[in-house]
Amino acid sequence: MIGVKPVPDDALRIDLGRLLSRIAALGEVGRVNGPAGEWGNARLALTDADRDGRDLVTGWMRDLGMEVHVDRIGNAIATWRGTDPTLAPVMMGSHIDTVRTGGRFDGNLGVLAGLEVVEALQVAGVRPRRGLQVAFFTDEEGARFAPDMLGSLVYVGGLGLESALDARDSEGIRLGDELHRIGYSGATPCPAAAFPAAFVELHIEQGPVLEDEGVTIGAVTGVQGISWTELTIEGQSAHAGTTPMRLRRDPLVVAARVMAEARMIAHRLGGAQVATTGRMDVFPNLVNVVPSKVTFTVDLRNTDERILQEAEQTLFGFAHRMAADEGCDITMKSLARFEPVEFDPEMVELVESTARRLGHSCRRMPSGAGHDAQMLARVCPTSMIFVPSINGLSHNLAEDTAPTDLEAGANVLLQMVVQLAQR
Ligand code: HGY
Ligand code: MN
Ligand code: MN
Repeated sequence: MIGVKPVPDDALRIDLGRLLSRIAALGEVGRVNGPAGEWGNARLALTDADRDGRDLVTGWMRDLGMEVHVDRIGNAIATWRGTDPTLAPVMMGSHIDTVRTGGRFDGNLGVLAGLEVVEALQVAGVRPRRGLQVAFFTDEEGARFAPDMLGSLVYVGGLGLESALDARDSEGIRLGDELHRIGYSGATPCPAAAFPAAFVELHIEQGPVLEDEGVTIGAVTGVQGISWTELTIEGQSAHAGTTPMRLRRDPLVVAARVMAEARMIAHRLGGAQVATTGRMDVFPNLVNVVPSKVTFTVDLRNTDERILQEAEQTLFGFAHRMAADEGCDITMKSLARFEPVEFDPEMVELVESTARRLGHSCRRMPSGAGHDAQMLARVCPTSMIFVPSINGLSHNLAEDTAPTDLEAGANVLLQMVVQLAQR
């Protein structure tokens, strides 16, 4: 029986060995080995590998005596009750689905550090007033089913459950059917009937800033705007040898010009503007055939909504002109569109003050990547803790973070949620 000790107890610390062993164990699920000894994960949302990762993590949640509820979109939320059941819990969490060339830390750290915080408190015999929750949200990456942060968006009521269940991957497979197939079509309603008192997400930075500056903790001020668009260009397939250039209607030339222009727009706008084409399908994709159809994605992001809209309008206008010049048809489909999000200033301040109280260097910064926290910020005070990414790499098998930085981030998480759970 866990006793009740006065909190916050500044001496409380996580057990790095326990955290590292869970990270390593989850890292073996959907493991992918790189050519130079690096290794990461491929656990695309709702695949068998995602199911296996979910089974492992929910097993750990239950081993800690937490009540696990899976909701209708497959979000898993574990609760460790506090001493005062009338108070809303404090939630920690992130995601455990990965991109195809994912690392062992993206998302996973925030979930496993949450479990470590609960276990450290249990071992110390400390039970806060508010309960603690640890959640992983479905399909944060959006790499298989768009949009990204799909599960947390449904959880907060930003996307209807039915339209989320009807999302389809590039092979036409329906999200709801996959959720059922892997056994994670839960019974708990979403959007959630009640929201946590606060949400804190520990995450790797996934970029170079903290490492470049030699800073250990990022107090994340918000998340930049995200615009994902799928463009489909249709022309006419023809023989590569017999068709004069003047008679061609080549969609791949249009796509190539649009991708190059996206890069130029990012350079012209400068600042935080980024532009990426990550996925492209060419049909029939043969060496001696002028393609008939090309589908590709453009990911535009900026911390400033007005500039992001300018980038969209400039690029999409250019795409229409290039298609018309080449006699091709063009259609566009928005896959995801989120405006920039600012986190609760008091929560950002708490990240910073907690980091400094524990003796860690800290700097405020926006997030270039999307996170579930940007959805939870719609319903409760929210912030994020960043720790450095070695060589600024993520969405890459070589993604890595120094154990001392993992420990620092998890201890900031521990001390933050203990304070929040005593309010
Ligand atoms: O795309 C993103 O920023 C996130 O990794 N889903
Ligand atoms: Mn992530
Ligand atoms: Mn990611």
